[in-house]
Amino acid sequence: MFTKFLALTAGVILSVAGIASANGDEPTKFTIRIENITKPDAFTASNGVKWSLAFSPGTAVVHSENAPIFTSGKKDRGKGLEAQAEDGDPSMLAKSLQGAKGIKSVTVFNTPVGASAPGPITPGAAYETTITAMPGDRLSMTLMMGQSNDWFYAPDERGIELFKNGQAVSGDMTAQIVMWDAGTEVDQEPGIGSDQGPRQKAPNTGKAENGVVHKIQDGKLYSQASSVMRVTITPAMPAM
Ligand SMILES: [Ca+2]
Ligand SMILES: [Ca+2]
Repeated sequence: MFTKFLALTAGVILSVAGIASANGDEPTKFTIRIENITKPDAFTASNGVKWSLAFSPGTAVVHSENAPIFTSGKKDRGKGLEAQAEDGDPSMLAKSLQGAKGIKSVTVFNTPVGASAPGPITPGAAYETTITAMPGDRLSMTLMMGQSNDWFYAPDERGIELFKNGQAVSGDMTAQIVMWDAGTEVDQEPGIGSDQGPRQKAPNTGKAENGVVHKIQDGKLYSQASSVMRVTITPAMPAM
């Protein structure tokens, strides 16, 4: 009886240890892919000018804190989100997040797949980056809506859950991405505004908005991330 009990206990412990390790006791590596699924000249401005939508370089942030980058309904924190949203430059944001409370890692993605130099992803192009995370970690990411004054795509401020019940998530996460207005620059019509990324004379040019970070829900195609991009998360298979 005693021997049988011991054997049973050992068996249970072994199997629990096995599950824990397969579920991410070890850090899990994820590949994040962001594709621009729009077509060239897909949009037409009110003056008849056709324009293409591109997305800027951005950041991928692994964190355990909620809202590491912004809070919906609050003013921009002045830590670099403005340059990300207005000029497509994630470097200041990445620098300020590095080592901040609850931040596990900060990655900048700036070079399209197959390109040799940093630049935006134009229609059909993609960024790919890898991150490492443990159960409980979440992913926030930012990239600029390239034809805007201060609009950016990002998940809800809490970020994307990278694990569910200890299991790494996998697949298309675009439904969790939202288009936000950083509240830092007054909006002009997308695609033709003189102070927007592709046309402004210098970075940080445009009328200050003094507003708050808020979602844009105007029913436009580019405001719905799933209409213009695809974000896929693929965990590496655990080593057997
Ligand atoms: Ca704005
Ligand atoms: Ca501007």
